[in-house]
Amino acid sequence: MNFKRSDFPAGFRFGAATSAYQIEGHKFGGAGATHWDSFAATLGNVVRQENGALACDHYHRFEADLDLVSNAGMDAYRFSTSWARVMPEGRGAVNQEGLDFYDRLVDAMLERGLRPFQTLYHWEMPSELADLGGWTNPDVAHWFADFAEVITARIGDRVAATATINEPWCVAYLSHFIGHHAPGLRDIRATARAMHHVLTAHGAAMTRLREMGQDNLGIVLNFDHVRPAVNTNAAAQATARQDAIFNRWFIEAIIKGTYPAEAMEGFEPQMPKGWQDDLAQISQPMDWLGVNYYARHLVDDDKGAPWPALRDVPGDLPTNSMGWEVYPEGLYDFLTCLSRDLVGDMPIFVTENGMPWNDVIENGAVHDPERQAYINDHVASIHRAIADGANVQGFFYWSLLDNYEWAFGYEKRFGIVHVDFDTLERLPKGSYHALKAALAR
Ligand code: IFM
Repeated sequence: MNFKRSDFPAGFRFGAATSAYQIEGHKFGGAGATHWDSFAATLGNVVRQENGALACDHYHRFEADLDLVSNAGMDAYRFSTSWARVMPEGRGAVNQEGLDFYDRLVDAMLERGLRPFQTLYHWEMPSELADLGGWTNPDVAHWFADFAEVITARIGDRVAATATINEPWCVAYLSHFIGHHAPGLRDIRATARAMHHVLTAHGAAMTRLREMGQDNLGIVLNFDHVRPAVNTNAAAQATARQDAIFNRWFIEAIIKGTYPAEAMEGFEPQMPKGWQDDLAQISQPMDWLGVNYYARHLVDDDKGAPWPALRDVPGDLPTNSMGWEVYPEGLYDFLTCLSRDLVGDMPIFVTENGMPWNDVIENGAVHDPERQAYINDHVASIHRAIADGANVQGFFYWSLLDNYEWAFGYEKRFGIVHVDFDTLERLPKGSYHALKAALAR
């Protein structure tokens, strides 16, 4: 790596991120069914119909996994707490085994000197609530606040920071408009409702946790560098629509209490009655913002298609194994623009950034120079953004382990630690060793 820990301000946190359904092994410990279980069981939704039943068996191996984090010299670990593990039907009965698991997990982080960065919801909606419409049902806000209260009552005294929801765009748009994630809908009315309710749930959880005296509360949003594929007005307008739906909708609602006009063009007729009344709670102050950033996308107008009439066009930059264009400058742009235009001095953490690659084990090792270059270049963007005034306080690599990459099953490897999905054996990759060396310097 070209950087070292001492290049960063004292107190800057380096860490790795994971999420519950992607690593724990959902079949263990009395967890309830989730919409990902049934989505994955339906032909055509997930590569090889794979699910998170076993995943990386982190449920039983978390001590060794946390050793990997602390042995790399990291300061923090970002994890999520599964709603269905804590409340198997989403409401009512609490699964003590689930609470005990997160209790042990947080203690194990603290024993290793790792700061626990918790995310309350990273995509596994309990099936009983999905049956009631999940994110399209306005009641999801208080269901979610109740779950937030239960898990916080147990581990809130020991977590360093709590994010309400991971990547609301994926929760709402990717899952209800594009249909690529559970529950696999393709319906604009469901989408508009989910786009709003994911934020009412964020607001309700914030209020509930504040009432409990909890601090360090935030949300994790994903941002994607978008640019017109061709030099036409139509492509420029399409890019503005994409930017509004993907990059601006959530952060502007939270910081300014407004939704962008370019997105409301399509969503307004489908919004739930009285949506305006929710904006005050949605835009209550936060303590920090999580930024997930991976790639650049080129956009064109999908002529004649219904709103939003967007078409992804392949670009000419190097791509990763997801086919995403690698563009580290985009991270610098978001960090500096978010600070300048929206969040000011509020601490920003880069809560996800990582590189999927077709890693292979050769002579007992994984050489991944492409991933090392990716980390180097994105960390350099963060360094530059801090020098230019952005209050960025941490970087979490996605992900600690190769894991369940949702609709791609176990096919895409993002980890700095290789996982053999037959034996579940862990093997730190070259990037793990390089990061460890950089953090030791
Ligand atoms: O694996 C996902 C994660 O769950 C959320 N952010 C993006 C990652 C890579 O696709």
